[in-house]
Amino acid sequence: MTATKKKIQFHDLHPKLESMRDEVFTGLSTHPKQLPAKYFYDQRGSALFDKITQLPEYYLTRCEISILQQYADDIARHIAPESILVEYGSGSSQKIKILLEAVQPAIYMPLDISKEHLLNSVNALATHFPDLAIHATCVDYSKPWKLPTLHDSHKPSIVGFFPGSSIGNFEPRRAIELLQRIHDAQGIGSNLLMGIDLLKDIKVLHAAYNDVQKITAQFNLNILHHINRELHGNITVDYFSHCAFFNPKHSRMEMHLTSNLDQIAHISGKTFHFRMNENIHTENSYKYSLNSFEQLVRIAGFKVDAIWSDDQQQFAIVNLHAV
Ligand code: AVJ
Repeated sequence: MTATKKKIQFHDLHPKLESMRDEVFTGLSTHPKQLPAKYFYDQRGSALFDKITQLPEYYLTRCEISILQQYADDIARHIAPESILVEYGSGSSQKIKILLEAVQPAIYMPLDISKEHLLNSVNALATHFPDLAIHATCVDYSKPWKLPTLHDSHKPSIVGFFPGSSIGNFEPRRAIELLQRIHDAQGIGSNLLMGIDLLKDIKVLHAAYNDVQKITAQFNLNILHHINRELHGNITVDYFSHCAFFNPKHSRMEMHLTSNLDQIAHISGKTFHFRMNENIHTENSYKYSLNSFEQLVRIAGFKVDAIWSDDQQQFAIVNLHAV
């Protein structure tokens, strides 16, 4: 027990509460109103997202996992042994387990904005991989950040793992900025394995974000619970409804919360008005073609080295090389 615990180191570059308050204030003061999607993920939000990944309509996770399983050995051949494996968002332990087994890195460094979620997942993982050195890092990687310095004699190669199509949450300009930041933090010669959701039949996309069990609706609404708890808010969550649709102009799924009536709410002592049918834009989820994705990463200094996809080309895992 204690032997496993020693293998875990925790780095807290802690995402600041003021920054959440500022971002929420700014978002709810712009027209149309918006909130950053990263605030879905408190402990309950992460649990709801885990449930989403099990839904029959939500093909993304299943598809990505089956690509990983099918091509793990081939993926590993594109990656140097004894590397540092950095995971952006310690989402699903299922995915990282497949990769850890195939790649066998010297160090696994998950980065996540949610401290509880991060600690829970690394503790569970450490029992599966008792010999793996884990450096769990709590950070908001959508802000400028540096990889924590490891006191290591040799300079191992760095492999980023950015699964789940989470890059899809960022507008192209922001996605490029984030990729440039990853490029800077990891350095030239490093690799970045990314999962991306591909453009497909709109009916399939629509169903994935409007599941019949309404788990996605709960997930979307949870951003309001998170704000209430973290920022002393009194938003009546029941007075908002989930809304998700495909926006063809931007090639993205959008999620919104629609106010069911005219209402006001207080957050950290500030008053906000919501008109009946007014939307809060909570998430974009960009759907790329392999071509448009290649163009995007090129701007940030990455070259596409290899692509793995499923038979139906629903999802892809791409190995990028920092040049
Ligand atoms: C984790 C950002 C990839 O965009 O599909 C799931 C989050 N939103 N259902 C996505 C999400 C609604 C998910 N990502």
